[in-house]
Amino acid sequence: MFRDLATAKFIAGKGGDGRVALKSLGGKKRADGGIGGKGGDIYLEGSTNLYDLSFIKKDEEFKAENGEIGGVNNSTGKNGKDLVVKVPIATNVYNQEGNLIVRIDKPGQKELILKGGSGGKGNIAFKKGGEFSLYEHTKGTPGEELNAKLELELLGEVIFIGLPNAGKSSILNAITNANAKVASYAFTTLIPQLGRLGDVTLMDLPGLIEKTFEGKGLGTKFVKHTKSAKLLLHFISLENPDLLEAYNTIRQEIKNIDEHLYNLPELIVLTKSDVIENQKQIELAKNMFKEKNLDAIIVSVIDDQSLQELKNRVEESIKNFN
Ligand SMILES: Nc1nc2c(ncn2[C@@H]2O[C@H](COP(=O)(O)OP(=O)(O)OP(=O)(O)O)[C@@H](O)[C@H]2O)c(=O)[nH]1
Ligand SMILES: [Mg+2]
Repeated sequence: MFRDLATAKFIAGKGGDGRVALKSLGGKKRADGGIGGKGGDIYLEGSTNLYDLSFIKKDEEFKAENGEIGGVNNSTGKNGKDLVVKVPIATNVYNQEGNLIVRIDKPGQKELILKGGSGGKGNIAFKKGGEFSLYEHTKGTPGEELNAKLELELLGEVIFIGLPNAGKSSILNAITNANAKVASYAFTTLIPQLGRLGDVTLMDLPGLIEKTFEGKGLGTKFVKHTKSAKLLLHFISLENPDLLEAYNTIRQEIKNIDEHLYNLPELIVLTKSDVIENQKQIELAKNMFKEKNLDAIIVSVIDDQSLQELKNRVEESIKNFN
């Protein structure tokens, strides 16, 4: 199940305690215990292999390793290992008060969020005093902690919508660096897929069907990721026996789902032109939308020229809105 919210506790490692150790030198006891190891830090790192936050169990604890106690012969305890937690791109991390701690929005972006504690002093650090100070030492300090709320905030400027199987993901893959799953059955895409076209982020959404608004199909929980959208690409397969009906079904759904999406500028993308043998039929389809003052372009994943035209149209539109 796609999850864009999670709560988790992060605990950096505790510093190791200082060691009390004694050695005999010339019949006299001497302090010999070293400093404790440093507790491990916690980092978050952006990963392109994660798409949502469902890998985090409810209130899961992520702990970095504690430092080890100081050693004999004035040796320092082993440092605790740092913990690197991978999160999907576009993860915001908030503290309990709701303040943003960090946003991870690039692959490989690694941010320190919590520092491990320091090691305590061993008794060798207290060698000045008399007999009693031989046993003096300090404890390691605790690591920093964070009760965090993580939220995936995908920011797509161009939103792909349409009935299942319209060819949305195929086009996303063809015009961007994305590698979205493509298949000949409905609801292949289960979670939003992102791709970059120059500076523009494209977001391919799971297919919409009639009554998605009422909970049919994959629902509407993705809508909150479309706040920064500037352009809607509405995909309709030319295989469809009634293109206008397909168009209106989706328009009605969008209207019910979200006013902002509904009012965005829209470019209709008529897909799979290669399966239509009769060129006239394609022209007719385009004109049918034109007569209704709707802007439609024709594409096929095997027609490079059509893909280039689509890219140009998207880039032009976005430039005009900026
Ligand atoms: N012939 C032809 N087939 C295409 C074209 N584009 C996509 N397809 C096929 O159409 C089917 C659906 O493609 P997808 O890209 O998965 O469609 P989608 O709109 O993302 O579907 P959902 O994720 O289920 O909403 C796949 O079998 C694709 O290979 C095209 O231009 N020509
Ligand atoms: Mg898809």
